[in-house]
Amino acid sequence: MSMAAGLRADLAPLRRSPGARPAIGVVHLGLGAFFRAHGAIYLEEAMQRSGGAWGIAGVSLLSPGQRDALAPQDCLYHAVELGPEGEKPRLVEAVQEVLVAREDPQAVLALMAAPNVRIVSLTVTEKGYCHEPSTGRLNAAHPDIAHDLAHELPVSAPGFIVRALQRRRAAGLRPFTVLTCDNLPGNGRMVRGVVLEFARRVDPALAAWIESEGRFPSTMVDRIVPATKPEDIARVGELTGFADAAPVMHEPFRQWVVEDDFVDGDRPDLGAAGVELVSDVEPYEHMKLRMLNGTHSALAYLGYLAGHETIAETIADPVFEGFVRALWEDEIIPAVSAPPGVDLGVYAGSLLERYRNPAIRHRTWQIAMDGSQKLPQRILGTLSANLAAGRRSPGLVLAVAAWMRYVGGVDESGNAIDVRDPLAARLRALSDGATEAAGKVGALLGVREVFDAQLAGTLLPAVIEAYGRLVAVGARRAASEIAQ
Ligand code: CS2
Repeated sequence: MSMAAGLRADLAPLRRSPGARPAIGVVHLGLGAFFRAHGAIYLEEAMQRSGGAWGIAGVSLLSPGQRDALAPQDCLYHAVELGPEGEKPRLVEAVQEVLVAREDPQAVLALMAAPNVRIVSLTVTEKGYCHEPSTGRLNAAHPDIAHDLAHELPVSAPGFIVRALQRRRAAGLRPFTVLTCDNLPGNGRMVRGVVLEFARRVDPALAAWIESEGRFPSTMVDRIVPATKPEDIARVGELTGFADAAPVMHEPFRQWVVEDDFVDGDRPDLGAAGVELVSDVEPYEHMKLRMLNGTHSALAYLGYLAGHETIAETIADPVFEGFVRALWEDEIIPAVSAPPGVDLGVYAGSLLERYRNPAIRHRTWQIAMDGSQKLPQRILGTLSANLAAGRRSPGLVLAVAAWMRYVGGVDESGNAIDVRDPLAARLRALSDGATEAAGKVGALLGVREVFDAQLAGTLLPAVIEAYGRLVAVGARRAASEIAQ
């Protein structure tokens, strides 16, 4: 994101307010647009309302882009709310420094092992946990994990967490709380399992210490934050008069539900900032993953195939609005138990409003990324629940078929699709290895990281049929056959 070069010369440099330099209390792994528009703002508000030293040190695991854009502007940036009343920029001052792990893993470990750091939060995306998506367990064959088990200086998120906890234990410090903010079911439990499995291979006594003293609260995070585009950077300059090479654009809605389970109860006053602190996040996570992320992915694959660039554009087409309504009503809501006090019909209505927001240019291509890591918790869990209850799921089956068509790498006009997925090459080869729908679908259902054997067997005939419809009549017509 080194777009600073494009900034107009007459814009003023960003300046930190006096006193907005709290000590670092949080190290965030995977500093990207989402956390900067969500967790960072909540932490800033918690400090503004109740104090505390919870400044954030951001870490990029791989690329220097965020650091290169943020460091020259003292890690300050605008978060711009895009709502019905127009654009509302605010300056976010919670981030104090940004490190790039690949450049200096030693510095990242030293920071994570510092006594004042009490939380390590993460948005490393689904694939960043190096787990098996279908089982949630550590993938010990993952090249980054193999590397990290053999070397003191890690490259993976689990590697950094375990090595930093090892240093803390050796120094007689308390562990930090691991606060995962990725869209995964039971995300705290999953990361705990991955960390413990890794730690056992390093030192069983360390694993036992983490098991008894460590805390891994699960969370549900929600705010739609599309990737920042070059035109957003120019717009923020016009809007604010400041030179900001790293703004983030987000919708007005936000929600953060967190299990109140921190090491020694030591945490920012999240409640003061509107975070819901609960004893069990699972019903919230389930609802959000199945109702929001599930339909997001379904709309992304079908919308992309139908030639739509964004979610707002896709949902403005009455066919896709009808399709997503049918998905919620007939296939997803029956498979979700509502969290206390939530009406799922009302929740679906509010999601539709959020998708319609024309100011949010959230690309179908962006959401389509990493489907192999997203499908199980977004779509396949709902499908399995429906199968067990004897309910039909034609819309979810069509979404699976659309993912298969998408990873085949050619759109409905014969153009190449730039498929981004850790399994992209394998998925493409499986698709190319067969000429007919039945062969392609059969081969892709054989990818065990995504589909378990039993589900794959049951789904086969329906997915072949749906794939055939996509080829014969296209995504839009196929969706219209399911739409209300
Ligand atoms: C989206 C999510 O990119 C995606 O896969 O479905 O990032 C979605 O926008 C957020 O989870 C909303 O909270």
